[in-house]
Amino acid sequence: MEEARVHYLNVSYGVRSWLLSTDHKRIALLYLVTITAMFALGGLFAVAIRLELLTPGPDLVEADTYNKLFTMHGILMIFFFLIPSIPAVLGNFLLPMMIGARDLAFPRLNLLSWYVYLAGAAFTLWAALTGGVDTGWTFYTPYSSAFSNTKVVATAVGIFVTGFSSILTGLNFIVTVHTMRAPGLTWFRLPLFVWAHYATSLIMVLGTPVLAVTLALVGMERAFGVGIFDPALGGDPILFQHLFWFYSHPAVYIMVLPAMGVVSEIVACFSRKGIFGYPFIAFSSLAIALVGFLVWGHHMFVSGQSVYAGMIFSLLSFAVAIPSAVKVFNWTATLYRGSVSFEAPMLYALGFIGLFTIGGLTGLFLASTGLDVHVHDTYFVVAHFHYIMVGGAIMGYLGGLHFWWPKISGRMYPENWARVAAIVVFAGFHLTFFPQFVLGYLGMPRRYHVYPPEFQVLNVLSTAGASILALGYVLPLLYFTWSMRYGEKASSNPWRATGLEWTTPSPPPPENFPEIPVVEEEPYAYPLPEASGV
Ligand code: HEM
Ligand SMILES: [Cu+2]
Repeated sequence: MEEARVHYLNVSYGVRSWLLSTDHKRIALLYLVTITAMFALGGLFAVAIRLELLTPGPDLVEADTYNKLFTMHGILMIFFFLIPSIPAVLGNFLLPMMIGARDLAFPRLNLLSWYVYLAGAAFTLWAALTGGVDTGWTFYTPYSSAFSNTKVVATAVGIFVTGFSSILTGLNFIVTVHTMRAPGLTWFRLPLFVWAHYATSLIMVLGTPVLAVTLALVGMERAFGVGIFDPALGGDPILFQHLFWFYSHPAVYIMVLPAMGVVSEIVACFSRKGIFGYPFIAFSSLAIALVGFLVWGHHMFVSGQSVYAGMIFSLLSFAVAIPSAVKVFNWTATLYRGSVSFEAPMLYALGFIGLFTIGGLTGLFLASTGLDVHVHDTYFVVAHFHYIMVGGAIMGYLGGLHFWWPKISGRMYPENWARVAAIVVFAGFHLTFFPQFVLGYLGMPRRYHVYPPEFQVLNVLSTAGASILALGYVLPLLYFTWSMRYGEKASSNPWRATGLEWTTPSPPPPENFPEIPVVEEEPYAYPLPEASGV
């Protein structure tokens, strides 16, 4: 019989011990539970949207309700699910362990970040329940500041508050990576997951305050008519778009960079090969974070900005595709002649690479000023960003959850079910979003609840795909829950992976390591000595 061992899950019991915990691993689980709930809610809104669009007419909901549905869907998914997803759950859980530390630099601040997130979410949900908001998740003025008579301010307050959670998490990660690396863990020995989170944290800290200010200005404009966005008072409604996209374009990298970090870890492990071009992948994260701040104007090609501004933003948008492509090439080179195996995390990682590539390439279509005039605000844009955010970021998140689930829970999940789920997600995803590229190209605008009957076939396909996708997302929820009780016990390193997190038992002890490890190896020293010759 195995001896009972103290780990972070059983070190203390009761709700209080969780709600007051400063252990980064427990806080990661608090986030896991809350963002899963937000994902489920956002998903319900999506189901309602797709049901309405099953038929050309206004059958299920009226225009006003429809506006509120897609607005709440966007807000919940982006601000309350995708932005926190990988950093707050996997980053929180893994970052200290990956650098050989006992916790983050500021454990109490970490707990506070979660409460701040909760407070923001509560505000926004309250706004949704007591009337909702219909501006779209982008809150464009002058509609949001002068005309909408829905709960704009309350929602903005919720997002504003949650922004602080993001800023504090980013700060915590940056300080932790700078000051708490184990002896011998030089910058170029850091796992690429850590590099990705470092770059993401820079965006969180530098970008989020701009969004906070922007939302505060909308609130002030509504409440006091200060005249920042209202032309009648000397303001400029387009100013809002500049401020909003200055945050929200980089924010899309808050969602996708961490997923790229996850994919780097998984691809190396399941190819049993050192990652190809490590420094290029590391620096491309920083490049994406920095250049990502220079391209916001590609959302505004049709806003009336000057032709020259359009040309520069177009060029810079093409430039930001380069570091993204560098990563894809390096993952591919890592796979080349690797001994590749197809466990569930790898299926998700490969799914990420394929879907992100389609999302990125169609981004280049949109970044071409002439083409964008045709497809702007059509379903083409909707398809593009879902390929990146749902196809890319969520695939990476799910891949990461599967990869590190044995470490998190101390249990294995049923591998075959997980492979089935990965395939269902992949298939359902394409069926949902590929028709939307065609719809957009044919001219179906986004954000309308009725459409001409000739668009129905493609919409029915999309709704059918969404049902399959939903099933694909429910499966992991079921077998992860099942595995917590009945799953096979996990060893400390079930995938025979490199990285300090795999040197500590599963689940890890409260302080991660009995003794702070000393690092003497280069990163990704695959194949592992005991694995060679297999
Ligand atoms: C290869 C890099 C990329 C390029 C060149 C690119 C380009 C563009 C352009 C030009 C638009 C504006 C289209 C329009 O409104 O007419 C757009 C929209 C969008 N992109 Fe990308 N994109 C890239 C990557 C990403 C990534 C990585 C994400 C998310 C993680 C993302 C998420 C979005 C979103 C959310 C929108 C729509 C915003 C809205 O209007 O509601 N994009 N993209
Ligand atoms: Cu953008």
